[in-house]
Amino acid sequence: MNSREDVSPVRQENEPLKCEGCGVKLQTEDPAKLGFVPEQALRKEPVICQRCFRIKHYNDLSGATLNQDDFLNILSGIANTSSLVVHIVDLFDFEGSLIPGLQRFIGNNPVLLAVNKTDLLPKATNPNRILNWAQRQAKEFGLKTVDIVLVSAKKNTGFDQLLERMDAHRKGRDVYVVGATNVGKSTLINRLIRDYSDLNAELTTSPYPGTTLDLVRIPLDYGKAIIDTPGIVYQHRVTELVNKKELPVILPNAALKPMVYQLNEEQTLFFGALARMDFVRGDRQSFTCYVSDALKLHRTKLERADELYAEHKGTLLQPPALEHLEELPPLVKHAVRIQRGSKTDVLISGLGWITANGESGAELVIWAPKGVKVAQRPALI
Ligand SMILES: Nc1nc2c(ncn2[C@@H]2O[C@H](COP(=O)(O)OP(=O)(O)OP(=O)(O)O)[C@@H](O)[C@H]2O)c(=O)[nH]1
Ligand SMILES: [Mg+2]
Repeated sequence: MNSREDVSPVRQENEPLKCEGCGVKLQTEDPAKLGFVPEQALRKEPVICQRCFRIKHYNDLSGATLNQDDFLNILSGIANTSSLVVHIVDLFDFEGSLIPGLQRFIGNNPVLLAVNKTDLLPKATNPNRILNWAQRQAKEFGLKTVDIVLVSAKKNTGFDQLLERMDAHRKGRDVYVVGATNVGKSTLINRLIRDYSDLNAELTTSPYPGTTLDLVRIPLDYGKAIIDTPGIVYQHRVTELVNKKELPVILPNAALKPMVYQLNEEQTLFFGALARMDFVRGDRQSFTCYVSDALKLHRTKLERADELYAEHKGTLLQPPALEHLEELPPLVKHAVRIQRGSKTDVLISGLGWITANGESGAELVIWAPKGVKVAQRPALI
């Protein structure tokens, strides 16, 4: 990535002063509103808002975030530009983090799909298989892409390829990095800044969705830039519905360890009190769960399941903890039929997925918080 050191990473002439961490317009009047910065902090370099300061130094995401319409308005501006769009998806929640109808926002600009967080895959996973799978799934979803790359912004893999493809496809234009909240847009750009440029800039990142608040321009060459954008909030992801305090348990932070359960029909698996899988009918078979290590699974008989949930939600069965139980929408049922002969994942958006190996068919009922996306797909692994 070529860069020009003489340009301030964010500030453009005649533009209001913006936070260099999250892009929000700065103000010194109201500490309760977004973009607040104490007067004396304006003289510091880089200038960041109080919210970014807190995230950075205390890992504390306080204050309001934007609403969905604001995010969509910001994104829609891309349609009027001539640029390359890098759409980042989170491999842990592939279908949940793809942007349906992306073309509506970005016009005819080409899309490079970057599948991030590949470090979460179990160690022995074959990258070619994942790439082919991602290509098929993106196509299935109706997403037109000029290229797909697998990356890990955390572990710094796939970046040589990403940069090479980005350079080839951007043809001297701006690059907009878009995606759902929390997929790693800002972390990925930070990696590019740190390892592939001599700029002194750092975007704010955090484990909480909704960190970046407005466009942030990072200069490339000849006045062109790579632009970080706020993530789109999708309420169909468990991670957007739970209290932020529960996120460390739900979000995996190391390679997934598949957990295999041999189940008989009429057995139930609880995922904390966030979701539940009833194996209603089928031969004894194995189900492999890909969820965060920290999330406790609990097996019981189907006939006992309602009672167990009623008695132990928020205690034995958690997250959510008792004090956050009320914030979560009620669990609702999704009937799922696994066909014999097709190894299938059942995705619970934001929480992970369960693989049924398809040696024999199965009838399942998945319970998930109302609004959460539950989807079937060909097995990823
Ligand atoms: N395991 C893993 N975690 C990652 C990776 N990239 C980012 N993360 C984590 O994902 C979380 C969100 O990262 P951000 O860079 O703030 O995500 P974002 O897409 O900019 O989020 P918003 O600004 O809220 O839209 C952070 O906790 C990151 O550490 C990755 O490659 N692997
Ligand atoms: Mg961000």
